[in-house]
Amino acid sequence: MDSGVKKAIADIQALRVQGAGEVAKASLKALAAASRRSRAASRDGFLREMEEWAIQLGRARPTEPAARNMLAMGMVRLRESDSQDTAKLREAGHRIFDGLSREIDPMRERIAEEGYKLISDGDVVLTHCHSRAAIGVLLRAKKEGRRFGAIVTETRPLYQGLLTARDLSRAGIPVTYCVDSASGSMMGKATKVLVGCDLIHVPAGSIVNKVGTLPIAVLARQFGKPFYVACSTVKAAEDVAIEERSPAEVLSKRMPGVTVANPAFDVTPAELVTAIITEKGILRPEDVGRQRHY
Ligand code: RUB
Repeated sequence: MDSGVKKAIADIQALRVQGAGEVAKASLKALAAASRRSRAASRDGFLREMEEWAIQLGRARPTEPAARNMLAMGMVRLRESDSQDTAKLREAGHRIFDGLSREIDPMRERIAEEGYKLISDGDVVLTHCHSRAAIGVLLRAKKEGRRFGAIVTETRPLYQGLLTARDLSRAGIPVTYCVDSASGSMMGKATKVLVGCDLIHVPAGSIVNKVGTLPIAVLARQFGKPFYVACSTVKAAEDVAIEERSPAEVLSKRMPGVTVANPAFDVTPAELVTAIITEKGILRPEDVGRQRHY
């Protein structure tokens, strides 16, 4: 396998690259670079190699359709180029996958543009894990002069909440940081919930995000608080596979007779989602499937 593809997969699996958008970006950039390095001697050989690497990158984390959808879109575009010249194909591959990787930041900016209007003075926004799409909405709201605070859950077992607390507090947003199990105690103080998402299950529109999102959505409904999701339509998928991660992330030492469950994500049904903030506007969960183009 190409060394850059191998490294990208290792970084994604170890969460050195974290969050759906960044996983997609790293996968696309790795394939763009690998395209230039390919030594395949024929068009067919080159396409086979690229297809195989795209599949491996797409499988690095099973709950990340943004990476898979965009890699598949890139392969469709690459096959449309009818050149037999491998040097030209290598450059086409680089251009296509690098170009796709550059679509992610503008999508996030569009989500921020759509979403910041939902944040009002006096809001206290509860968020979970580390989503650049959700953080983008909050940073934009802050830039537009909204005065609000955030409640950030630590996000066991890997503490991605620390990254969120850092990003928000650096921007001058007051942050209250709490353990995941304090969500129930804190929900009364929140005015709304805003989280990111790894996968929108179409057509129904349930959302898959970091484990712990579902109980927060249930609490939001119980307390009558809106539950918003910031998420690009490239995360739409027909199938859901929940990644099960190593028990060592939860318990450093094995305990005889104890089995550790460590699902990385959970599924929040569409009826608990107030709206999904996408690059194509603020949508009802069941409308996302119609808006996808990847
Ligand atoms: C990250 C996570 C994020 C989504 C969305 O989980 O659940 O909420 O990936 O992120 P992990 P983004 O840390 O296991 O990758 O908005 O940045 O795409």
